[in-house]
Amino acid sequence: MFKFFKYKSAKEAPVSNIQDDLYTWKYIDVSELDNYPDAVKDIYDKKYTGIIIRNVCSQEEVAKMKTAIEAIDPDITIPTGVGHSYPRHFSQLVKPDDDFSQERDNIKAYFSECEHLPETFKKLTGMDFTRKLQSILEKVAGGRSVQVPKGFDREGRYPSGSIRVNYPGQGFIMIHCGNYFQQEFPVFYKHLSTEVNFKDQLSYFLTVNPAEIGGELTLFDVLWEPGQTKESARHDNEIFLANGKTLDSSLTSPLKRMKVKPEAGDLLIFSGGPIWHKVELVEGTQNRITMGGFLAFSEDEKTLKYWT
Ligand SMILES: O=C(O)CCC(=O)C(=O)O
Ligand SMILES: [Fe+2]
Repeated sequence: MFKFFKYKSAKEAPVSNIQDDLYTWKYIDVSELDNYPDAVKDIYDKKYTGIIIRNVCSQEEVAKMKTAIEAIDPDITIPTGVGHSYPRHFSQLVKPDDDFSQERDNIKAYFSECEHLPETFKKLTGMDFTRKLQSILEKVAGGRSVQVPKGFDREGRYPSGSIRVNYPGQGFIMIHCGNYFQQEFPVFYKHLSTEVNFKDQLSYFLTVNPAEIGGELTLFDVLWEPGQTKESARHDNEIFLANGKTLDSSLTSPLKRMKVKPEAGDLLIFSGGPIWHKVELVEGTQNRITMGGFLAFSEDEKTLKYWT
């Protein structure tokens, strides 16, 4: 209880839990990409935690995308409770404990719809996002081919990424890490294992519109270990550790963390599989809008794949 009286608002959280050198970020301009031809592998090799590539989209491009995304018919978007997204993510398609054999046709229909996602993104955002992303990834993939994984029975595709809108005053993304999601959604990851070696997968996202205040990506000083979990995928503020203890990750806990806040037009790639992270509450008047997904190499490391 004492904690709640000690800090009256988020802004009064102890600064002592922020550690600006906890992880290493590279900030580069898109014009410098030739100097980072194997950035994806560099991140896997822990040469740095993540890279923020500035000006992947121009200010005009992201302004146009923001207007288009905010005009998307709400009937086609998926409510997340604190915002909305598009298209459905597989975690919104089947519950972890659904009888998967009953859902197989549904899932196949989903993969086949996703085959058209590049054109749909173009229509919905006014930008050929898949092509843009593909061209950037090709520059940092160390000469590997860059692809979107195929669906069940090699039919259709995974979505290459998703549009994520988080509303001011409500939007945030609860604490998680990619390796935890793999544990929570075994059906999809079992299939994805035929396409990629997803352990320690990376995350990527383009910032279309940052939060006016808040909405930072926070990386905690906690790395994934098998046996870690949460009360449920939707819970925030604590991690259940493998030794049975509970780790408080709330705003006022002393757990060390580092925040980054990319700007409109920046593409961020980071080690989101092993590092527990979250997106802070979006404050101010603007929606926080990002488009993103995950990255991993094929088992033979000859191909880089991206999906969500
Ligand atoms: O801001 C986003 O779109 C997602 C942040 C995140 O959790 C991730 O990139 O893994
Ligand atoms: Fe994430």
